[in-house]
Amino acid sequence: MSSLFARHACLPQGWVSNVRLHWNARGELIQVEQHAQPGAHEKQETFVLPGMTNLHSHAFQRALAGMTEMAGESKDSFWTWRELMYRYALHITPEQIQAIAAQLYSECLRHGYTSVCEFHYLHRDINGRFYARPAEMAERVIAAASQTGMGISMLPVLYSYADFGEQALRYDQRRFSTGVDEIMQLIDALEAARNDQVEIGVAPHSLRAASMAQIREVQAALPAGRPIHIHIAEQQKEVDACIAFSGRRPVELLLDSGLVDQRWCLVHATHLNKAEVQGVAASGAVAGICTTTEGNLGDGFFDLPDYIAAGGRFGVGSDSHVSQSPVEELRWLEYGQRLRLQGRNIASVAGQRKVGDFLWHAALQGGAQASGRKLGQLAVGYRADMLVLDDQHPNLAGMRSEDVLNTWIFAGNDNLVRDVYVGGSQVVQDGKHLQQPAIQAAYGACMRALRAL
Ligand code: NGQ
Ligand code: ZN
Repeated sequence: MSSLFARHACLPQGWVSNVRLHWNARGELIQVEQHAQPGAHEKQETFVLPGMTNLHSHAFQRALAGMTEMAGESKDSFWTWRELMYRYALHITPEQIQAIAAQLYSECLRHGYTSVCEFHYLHRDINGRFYARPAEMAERVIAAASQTGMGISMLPVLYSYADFGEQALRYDQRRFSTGVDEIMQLIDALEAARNDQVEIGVAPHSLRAASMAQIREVQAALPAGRPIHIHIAEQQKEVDACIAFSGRRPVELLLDSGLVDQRWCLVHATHLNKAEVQGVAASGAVAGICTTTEGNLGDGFFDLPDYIAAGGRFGVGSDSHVSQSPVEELRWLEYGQRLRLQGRNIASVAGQRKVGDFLWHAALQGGAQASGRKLGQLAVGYRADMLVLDDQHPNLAGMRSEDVLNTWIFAGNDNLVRDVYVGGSQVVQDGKHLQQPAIQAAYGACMRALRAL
């Protein structure tokens, strides 16, 4: 199969009726024909839209979703959560990270993500030594992506220090430890994995874990056009520590370096002052908002209205994977702002007043840019990453296409994604991933072993 007839296709300009989508053997769209007639034997679907990029993932953290929701003796925070997360991170083997990532990616695909940016820092073995193949853990995650059909931008993480001022890593951070040369060697080792479904970029973990000099060096060494992601200003404590260290706020410090451009994705960017909001928007970088994890960890609210007004680009990610649904990320992105501002319909602009449509299209574009791949629109030259919604679901019965995104994003909890194609290959049918039984069995075995520890 290399074409699909859509009664309604969500194109960059909005919904268009009677569209034939035609792709080549490499999974790239070669024709998007409007005013088309369905062919005699052609597959016909009602609502077809581009799949979403999940622009921020730590795949292994899927294994601890739900396991960190018990109050400790003293006040819990992002930092106490991180202690628990580190404990899990210490045990995971290469086989296990593959099983966890495959389960995660199959779930993400079922909910409408067709590509992921993997912020990968579990590099070394349990004793803090590199594996015989230093890129083994990253290769396992890429293997999980190809096993499930997920497109991936693998971002090996530069992780050298425990905090601002080049403080030595803690013992329980030993699996993450990398310097500039090591990270460039890892990236080199992964070059052979690049293909239509796989891109390789880099991610300095944060201004806490990488120095500005290192970041500069890595950016200069990275091939042109590759994505660069960083966690930034996710917690007030990080902002305070950055000011104490440098006299400047984290985003201010990063923008002043002159490094940030369209290749960059600033993940979280939660604690920004007005000038920083303007600065990030003007840089052309993407803000990577991870609403459900930010909510789970108590990070704070992104300043969405000011950022949108400044023309800022953004996308969404599921980060720690307490959710695997782009709908939930976008819904709570908007709801967080409504609660914060006591208003309604925040994420919109003069040219697009439908909140669901604005959010979906903005996150498609931002996610695509952050991935460094040709994604995010049903247009010639882009990947044939497509979602088919369940037109038999009561929520979509008799629905006009222009109301589909608002209904999908804001009404109910059923997953309306019925079928999913990535690079033209079908990976989800009738709401099930085609390899679901095998993936789930491997994940189950992995989790039984991890939970027995
Ligand atoms: C991470 N996660 O790298 O997994 C981070 C927390 C840190 C999120 N910010 C750890 N969600 O910042 O050191
Ligand atoms: Zn993260």
